[in-house]
Amino acid sequence: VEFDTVIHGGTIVTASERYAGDIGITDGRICAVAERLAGGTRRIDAGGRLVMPGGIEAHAHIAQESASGIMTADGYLSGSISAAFGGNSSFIPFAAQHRGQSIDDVIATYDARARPSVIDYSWHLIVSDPTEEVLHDQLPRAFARGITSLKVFTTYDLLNIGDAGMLDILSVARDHGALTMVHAENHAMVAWMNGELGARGLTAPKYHALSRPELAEEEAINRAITLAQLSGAPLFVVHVSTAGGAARVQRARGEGGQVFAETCPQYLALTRDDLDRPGMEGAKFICSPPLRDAATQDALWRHVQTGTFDSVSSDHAPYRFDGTGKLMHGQGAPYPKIANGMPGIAARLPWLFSEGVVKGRLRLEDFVALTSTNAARIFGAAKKGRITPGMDADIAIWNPEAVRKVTLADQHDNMDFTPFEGMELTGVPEIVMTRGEVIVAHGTLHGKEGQGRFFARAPMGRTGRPGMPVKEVELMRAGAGQ
Ligand code: DUC
Ligand code: ZN
Ligand code: ZN
Ligand code: ZN
Repeated sequence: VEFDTVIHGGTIVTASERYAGDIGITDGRICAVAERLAGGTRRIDAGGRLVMPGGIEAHAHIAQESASGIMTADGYLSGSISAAFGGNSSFIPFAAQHRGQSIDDVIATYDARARPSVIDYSWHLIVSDPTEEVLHDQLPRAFARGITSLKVFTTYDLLNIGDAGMLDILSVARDHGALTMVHAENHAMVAWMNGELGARGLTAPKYHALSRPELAEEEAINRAITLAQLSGAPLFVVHVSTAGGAARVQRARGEGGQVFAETCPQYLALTRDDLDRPGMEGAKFICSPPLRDAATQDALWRHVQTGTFDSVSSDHAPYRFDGTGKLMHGQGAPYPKIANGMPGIAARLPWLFSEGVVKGRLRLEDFVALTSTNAARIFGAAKKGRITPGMDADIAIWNPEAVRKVTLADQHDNMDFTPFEGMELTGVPEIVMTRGEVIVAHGTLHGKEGQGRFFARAPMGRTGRPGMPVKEVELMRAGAGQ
């Protein structure tokens, strides 16, 4: 066989092993992995560096309006470029339904918005309005198109779907082998805290962190898991920021529940003290759930190390610090009027590599699992996240020793700040490929606008009852002779 490209002389790292080997690529696919491969129209010398599956960013907000209508600063061109500079070969941003909008319309909108992407993409839907048509007509049609995951919110006035809505969505998703993701914070608890803080005149950015207590997340994660159990559906808990929430996920898994979860670098890297900066600087660190404290960081790290978390995602939610984003409601806006979210799609992998692998908290194989392979498996990206023949040649070549200080310019996004500014990180993704095409090499963009393609995802096949049977439901099904 003649290969289009051979990557040679590197150490291949997968979610389960590492070994010296060459990779042969033809038509965008990996077609051979062997100790030595001759040939190749193009030969890329990995020179002893690490050759890993390119990152899959499974949590990013790109070209998405918040429920209150603020557009993210990154569209699919800058968002995908930033992702690629950060070591990602593909991403799965959200396609968000506004109330009253049809899912078909949502998909058409994001299909147009995503065209400029330089890396491959898919979407998780966000469902805010689970009407009969949405549940029984539009969602099944979206699943059939390979959009096999969706997210719901338990909070925010315009998004929160309530327990009944969640049960409806979980059941429909289960019936179609799709996966329900949840943003879990108790809406009433947050509203109550907002009222208490407001009555005391405490509206500076730092009070955002107090307004969304750890208890609110723990309660909502417990409820979401319990609802998933009743409906017999798998569940993915996004951006877990608390020890109690992670422990609840861990317990469900121990009981056989098909519960998956992620955390994000910001919950491991930053604390609520970062919100207590002079003037409005703290607004840069407003995200939901909010940053916590050092004790919670330690607990989250343990959960990353022991497998409670399947992935570490960025939750890239790029709202600029200027009047178009965070401070759209004025320079001194009270925290409830400041857009929630921070950028980080380019920083996710370098940060996790440096703080995780280089500092000895994670094995290289764990890094690959947490940044790529697990997301592919959980979200049904059958051709991505692994280095083995037949897979898309989505590959990142890392220099594990290069040291770099995080700067805004290096993020290559459309933001005016990075919360990771100035951190000194060891390990740099030097070459990033999507389907065999070099997108980024040594700090230079080679990818072309529109080169990325939509990838359909398989139903996850978790359609049976998970291992957490509910007595009454079993009796009901037996009674109905099912
Ligand atoms: N949830 C997210 O996932 N991202 C930004 C804000 C939010 O509430
Ligand atoms: Zn119905
Ligand atoms: Zn969220
Ligand atoms: Zn998010």
